[in-house]
Amino acid sequence: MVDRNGWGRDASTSSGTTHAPPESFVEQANVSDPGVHDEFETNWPDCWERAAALLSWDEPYETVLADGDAPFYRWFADGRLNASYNCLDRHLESGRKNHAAIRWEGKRGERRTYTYRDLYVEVNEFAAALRDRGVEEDDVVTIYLPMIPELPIAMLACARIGAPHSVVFAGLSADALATRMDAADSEYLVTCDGYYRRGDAFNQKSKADNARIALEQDVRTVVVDRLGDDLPHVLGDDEWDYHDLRDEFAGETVAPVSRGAEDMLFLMYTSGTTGEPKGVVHSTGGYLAHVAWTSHAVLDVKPDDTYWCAADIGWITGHSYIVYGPLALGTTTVMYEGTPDYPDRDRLWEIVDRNAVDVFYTAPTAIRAFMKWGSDYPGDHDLSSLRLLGTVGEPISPRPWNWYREHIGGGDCPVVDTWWQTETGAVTISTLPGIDAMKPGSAGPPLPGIDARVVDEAGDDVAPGETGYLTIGRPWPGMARTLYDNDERFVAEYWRRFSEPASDDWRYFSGDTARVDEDGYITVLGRVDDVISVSGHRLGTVEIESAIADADGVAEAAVVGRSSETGETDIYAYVSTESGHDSGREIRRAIRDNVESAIGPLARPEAVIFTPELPKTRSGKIMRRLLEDVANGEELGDTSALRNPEIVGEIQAEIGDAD
Ligand code: 6R9
Repeated sequence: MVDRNGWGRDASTSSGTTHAPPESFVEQANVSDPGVHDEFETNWPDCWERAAALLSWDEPYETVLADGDAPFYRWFADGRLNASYNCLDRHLESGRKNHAAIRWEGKRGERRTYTYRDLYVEVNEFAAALRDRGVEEDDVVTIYLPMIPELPIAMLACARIGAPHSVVFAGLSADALATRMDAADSEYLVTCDGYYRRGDAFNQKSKADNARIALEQDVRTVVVDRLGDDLPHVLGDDEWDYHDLRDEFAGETVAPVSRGAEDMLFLMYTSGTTGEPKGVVHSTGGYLAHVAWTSHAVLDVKPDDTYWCAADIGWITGHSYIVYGPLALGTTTVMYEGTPDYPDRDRLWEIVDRNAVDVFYTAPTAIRAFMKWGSDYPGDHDLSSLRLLGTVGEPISPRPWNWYREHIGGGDCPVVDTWWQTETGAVTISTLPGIDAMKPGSAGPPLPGIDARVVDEAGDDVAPGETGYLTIGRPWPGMARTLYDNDERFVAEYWRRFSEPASDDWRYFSGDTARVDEDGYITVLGRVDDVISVSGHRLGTVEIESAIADADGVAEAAVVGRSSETGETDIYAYVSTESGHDSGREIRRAIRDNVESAIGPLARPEAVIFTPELPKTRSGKIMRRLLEDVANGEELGDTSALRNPEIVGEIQAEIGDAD
């Protein structure tokens, strides 16, 4: 073991380098008693009271977990609470009314700070307006807004009156909006005239109008005027201007509606591998307890921190870790509109520097982009305020993990690699930064109380080092309660494969493959579909990609299978390089050699195709299926789900030149 700079101990083991949490971090961590793992184990499910205790309850619960109707579990079911009360009122009552709740950084350099009191006032006024315009408890309100403060305000206003919200990512199409509103029978919509995209005004309302035309139900709509004179718009019947409503209800307050812990807080649509999007239902009590607890224990958020999760609220990460988790804890949450490279590639570091951000949470796709752009961009800013870094959304291989720790975290910030899903509601696998050693490339052990297991086809635990299916054997508070209006699909998608209802043995299936090491650390490899079969051997795309990404100069890689004329499958690798590294012969050789030595000659890519970017979904996940179609020369399906559709043509052109 080497003791580096007195910061703690780093060690090299057979499974790579591990980093002990730095002493200085442990000393101040919210959770630093290693006994927490055992405590949750021996005291399960009552251990989860520790999470519930972070909330204020109108009526205390008596039963922690009711499992009589598995897999429809109920947490804290006889308790009552209101999420907006927990995120606002109670912080006013505890003397924090002038503390900043949201610091917003707009795309055009605008800045707005909302204190808890400001946020309380605006949420109340909007809640009064929604109620006046007809929204009742349990009505689903759809919110179709970009990253402007009115988005969390509308969510909290809904929560205040007990109306579940369904946020639809602003970049999705009119069709996608209509499908989601139709599926949720939603008759209320909050949207805006438009927003800026790289400096251009972009019309959002026309998409909302098209969705309304496609819907059978009448839709009452509130429109936030984001663009003013840059994009004039007219309001029709049943449409109201957000700011006019605020004037009309100025100064009004609405008593928070006391909700049962199991009442729906929100719905979040996520795409399945097949068919209609799934409306994942989240509860009020269990969800809020789990996001508050993980914000506290995993992200180490403290009330006086400036905390920044640079995701979009249109996805689960933003719901849990921009809005509900940090606001429940009364901290300052930063919210930014735009992209990390506009107006320049140091946008994020400029924001960290100026706001003295303590905790920063982002996705591997962003980290790989930062790495590609080079260390000068963060290097020009003072990032010394950072205490903890987090990542979520995809597997992260050791090189970008180390780069993140080194160039953003200054070498002394713990990095938490958090595995979770829309369906898990909150983090379920991660190191606890004040306790557990970190292993780059591995998310870590299951959180205390989470029974994550990697199993084989028969549902038996696999041996360390073997690949299997990632499952969770016991319920947890933040878990999805069902799919909206579709209990059957909920059971079929997540429970059927590994459960044995006859013996009341229920096991949740995540849809991911993973590996576990001798210390119980889980490395998530990717979705079950992300497998290529070469000569009868099943190779995980993520392992090959990680070997490629280890080559000097590689920023990001995706591999797919291509059926050759002889019926064999060849591996095609799509690669983007770091700035300053060209796509020459040398790097091709390094890539192939790396794969060969990490996995074997079988996995050696037949073709290496260089591209400035990989095609990504709007939530930042690599679209391998599309790359597979490109490699196989197949007709490409709908590319509207892509963030960067223009890249596909470039890749197609490049394929001709590949060796
Ligand atoms: C929070 C979120 C869920 C899927 C999940 C997995 C992948 C998320 C990960 C990770 C490896 C991590 N994923 N975190 N893979 N390591 N730390 O992203 O939710 O959009 O529903 O995606 O993302 O494949 O199953 P969601």
